[in-house]
Order: sequence, then C-alpha cells, then structure tokens
Amino acid sequence: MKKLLLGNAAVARGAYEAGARFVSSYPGTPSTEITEECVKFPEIWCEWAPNEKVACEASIGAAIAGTRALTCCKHVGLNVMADPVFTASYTGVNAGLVIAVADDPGMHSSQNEQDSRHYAKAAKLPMLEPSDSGECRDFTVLAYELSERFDTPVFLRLTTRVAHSQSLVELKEPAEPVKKPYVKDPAKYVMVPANAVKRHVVVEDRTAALAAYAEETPLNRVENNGSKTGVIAAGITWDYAKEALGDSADYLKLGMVYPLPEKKILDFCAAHETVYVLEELDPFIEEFCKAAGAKVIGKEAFSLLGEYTVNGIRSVVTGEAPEAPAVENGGIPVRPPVMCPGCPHRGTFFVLKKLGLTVAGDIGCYTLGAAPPLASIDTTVCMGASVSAAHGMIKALGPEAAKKTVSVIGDSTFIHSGITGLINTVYNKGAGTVIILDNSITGMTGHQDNPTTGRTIRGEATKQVDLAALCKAVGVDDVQVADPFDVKAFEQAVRRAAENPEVSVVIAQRPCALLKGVKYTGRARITDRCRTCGLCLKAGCPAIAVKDGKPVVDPAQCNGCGLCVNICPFGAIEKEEEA
Ligand SMILES: Cc1ncc(C[n+]2csc(CCOP(=O)(O)OP(=O)(O)O)c2C)c(N)n1
Repeated sequence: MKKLLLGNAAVARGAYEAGARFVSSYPGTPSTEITEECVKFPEIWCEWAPNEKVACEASIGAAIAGTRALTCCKHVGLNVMADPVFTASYTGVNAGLVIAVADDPGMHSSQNEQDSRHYAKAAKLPMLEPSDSGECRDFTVLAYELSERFDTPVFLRLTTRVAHSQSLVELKEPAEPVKKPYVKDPAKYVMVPANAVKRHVVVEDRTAALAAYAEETPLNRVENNGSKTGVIAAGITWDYAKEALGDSADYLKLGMVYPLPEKKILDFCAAHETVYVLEELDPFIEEFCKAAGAKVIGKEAFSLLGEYTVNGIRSVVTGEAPEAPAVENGGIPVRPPVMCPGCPHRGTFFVLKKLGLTVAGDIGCYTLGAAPPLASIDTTVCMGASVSAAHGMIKALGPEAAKKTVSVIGDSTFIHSGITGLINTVYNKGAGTVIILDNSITGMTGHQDNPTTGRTIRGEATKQVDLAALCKAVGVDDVQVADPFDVKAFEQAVRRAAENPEVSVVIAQRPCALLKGVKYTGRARITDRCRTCGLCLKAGCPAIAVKDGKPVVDPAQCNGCGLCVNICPFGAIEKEEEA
C-alpha cells in the first residue's frame, strides 16, 4: 500500500517496519515529528528525555541490550549528544542504533546553520541522507541493517525540506521486533583506555569497510542521460537539480554521504566535462572531491548560506538569468513570529522591560522577548546558556551587576541544561536572579511534555519535578513563585529577588495559553476612560492595535487573558462580560 507521508513520519514508519522498539529523543524542529509519529505505534517504547545526551545514552543502552533503538534530534541537539555518540562509535552496537538528525538550512527555526555531516566524519560513523519520504522509510530500514552488519550506530540526516514535505511511501509489513541476546562483553562496552585503544583499531577497519561498501551500494547511483555536464548531489538538492536540469545533465546521486565513494566520484568526474557539486551549507562533498583530485565546481558558484532553489541551480548551471518571481516573495506576506495572545511570557517581559534589567536569554518561545516592543533580551546563545552566561556577566561586571542582571529560561530548557548552570552559580558563590518561565509545557516545539509537566509522551501521569524544591535542593535559599499576569506582584517579586546579594530564583508560573485546559473567557475592551498613554501597546499583544490614534482590541485575536486589564494604570480596559 502507498501512503502520502511527511518525511519525518516515513522515518518513524521505517523504524517500526525494521522492528525498532525503543525511541528516546528530545524535541527540536525539524525532527520532532519522528518521535511523535513513533508514539502512534503502541508496540514501540517512546519517551521524551530531558535532553539529547540522555536520549542518546538511553538508546545506546537499549541497543546494547539487544533492542533496535532510535534517537532523534535537530542539528544543535547533536552537539548536546556528541559525547556519547563519539564513544558509541567505539563500542558499536548489538541491535541496530539509528541517530536521526535534522539540519535546518535557512534557519527556519534555529539559532545557527551548522552542517551535521561533519559529525559523521569526526565520529567515524556512516551517514545516510534521503531525498524524499519514500527514501526516508527505505533508508531507515537499511540503516538498521547496516548498523548491525557493520556494528555501528548509523546517522540518518534530514534537512527541513525533506523532514517537512510529503511524498509517497510504499508501506511494507513490519518485521518481527528485533531481540538480540545481551552478552556481557567488557572489552567492547567498557571504554577505559586499555579497551578503547583496541576498539579504535576496529573503528578504522570499519570505516575502511564502509568506504568499500559506499562504492558498491545502490544508495550511490549514477543516472546517465548522455550529457557532458555532471551533477553530484544528495538529499533535497538532488530533487532540486532534477527539477532544474531534467535530462540535460547526468547525476551521481549520493544516498550515503559518509564515507564517500572515491572511485565512483573520480570515474563520474572523468566522464564529464563539467561537474557541479550541489550541496546546501558546507562544501563537505566538494572538499572530498577536490582532495581526491577531481575537478568540480561547488561553492565558487553556489552559496554557503541558506537553502538552494530550483531557479538558482538552473541559472548557475545554464548561465540563464534567474526567472523573476511572479510576485515579490512568491506573494506570501512575511510573518515574523510573535508571542501568541495570552502568552504568559508577555507579562514577564513587560516587567523586565519596565525595570530596565540586563537579561541573559535562552531558547524557547520566550526568545521572542527580544523583539520590539518588549525588546528585553541581551543575549541568546544555546539551550541552557542563560543561567551560566548571567553568572559570567555578573562575575565580569562586579557585584553591583547582580542587582541588574537576570536570566530567563523555560521549564523544559531549565531541565535540559539550565539546572547545571544554576548549580554552577551556587557552587561558585555567584549571584543574580534566575527567572524560570514555567508555562507547564515545552511550547516552542509544539507542546511536548517534559519532566516538569507530570505527564509522559503518551499523556500518562508520572512523577513531576517540583521546580521550587529542586532549586532549593541545589542551594538557592530565595525561591519565589509568582504569576506573571499579576504584574504588580510579579514586579515586586523580581525587585525583591534582585536585591538579594546571593542567587535567587523567581518561578513565573502560568500555563501556556494554547494548552487544552486553559480557558479564558470574555474579550478585553478599551473604554472611554483610556487616556492614550500607550502602556498597553508596550506589552506587544497582537490583539491590540491603534486605530485613529487610539488603542483598540481586535476581538478576533483577543483570548481574554486579561493581561492588558492588569497593565492599564487607569482601569480603562475591562473584560466584555464584566462591563
Ligand atoms: C540543543 C537544542 N535542542 C532542542 C532545541 C529546540 N528547542 C528550542 S526551544 C526548546 C524548548 C522550549 O521549551 P521551554 O524551555 O519550556 O520554553 P517554552 O517554549 O515553552 O516557552 C526546544 C526543545 C534547541 N534549540 N536546541
């Protein structure tokens, strides 16, 4: 049977059909749906881990114990999981282990544009890269076979366009779940130096064997149309090249991007007058080709930045002027992300902006606190960096800075990697206020549960981390809980915390407005008591606009959260049903 599936759903289907029965991941766009789709197969144990490192380690454990396992992350998540990945390369697996990593060229939802293929080379692990959903399913199944045949974790690399596009997938009967016997083997699984020295030899031999496999596998195939122009491409750029150039070029389609097939590449280049390497982001394939002595055109003609397009490829290869888009930006209006109406973070940033604090930011919906009119955030680096960066800032600027410097971090991010920063601050006699924005969910990636929500990935009740108790347990004596929509009380809590010469924590507690259980009633209305002071506009709510010089509430957007009612110093905003 054929089915139209998202690339991510096809990876999940492939894992299911291959008999994988353990999936542990941390969400991250554009990879999140792989795990969410795995949940739909009741036979698979699925879990959200607190971060990617834990997810990967749990998956390594499952694979060593004999169950095929999958762990999924976005490109920056691979940085967090890198430590176990590099050594799992040495231990190898028992049952198959696949690491699905989704890169984000163009940074649709990421803080950088790193290229995960470098990890395959650095960790000496094979990497497959599908071009559409059909290949997502097929390559995942194959990745498990390769993982066991070569005794190695296998990377499956996606990019946003493959992960988030739909195409046809041939569904096959699922295999029996793989259950390999677990055999204690310290020489293989205990990576102390004496054992690791021997395993490194195995890794190098395996890489050589994989390089030989790359030459013969149909994953790397030549498509001959009798052209003098050749194109080497993998992933989505192969689809683009086919659409741009059709039969006017020959193709070397690479389904395996590490190790690369040197002989196949050299033969292909020798048979063509001009060869283009089409790859988004870094010249990973291009540098390999050039080092092998092949004459190819790559980044001298194509950008290191962002995504490629069909139009752009056609124009470079044919020399024709690029087709002008029918309408600017394809006729699609630009829609910068904004905090939703009713977002609890709005109350927090309204207060932080008012107090004029230096704010070390983090990654989550609250990163939008950097945008005007809230414009409160000073730094954003990576998940968890807020707490540790604020510590460094305060040490660098001196104790007075402690009164003016706070960090903001969401509940999921705090558990992911903020708690270690807080321990560091306490341990190293730091100061400053950590504001944990507890909206009871992992909001930014689309509402995943996490250890603070008290629910598992399947929505079952489980133990819930008590954030206040956790902060106290690591040595923070001053922990307050405050509602960011009660702006006066919240402001007081932050002011009081900032005065504390030691580390303090304020937990800004209010659930995400989009959670099922959150029901606000009525709509806000601006009455004739309004003195047009403009304070309500400073909250940046998309439901408040200016008409004829006066603020007005757009009833279609207002969800009745009441923040503006609390902000207005003249009591000029009221809820409709309370009028
Ligand atoms: C290392 C890493 N993993 C995953 C992500 C994707 N990501 C961005 S923010 C975020 C979590 C946001 O949840 P939370 O901290 O609770 O804040 P909220 O969005 O709910 O306000 C995730 C998983 C990332 N940017 N970096």
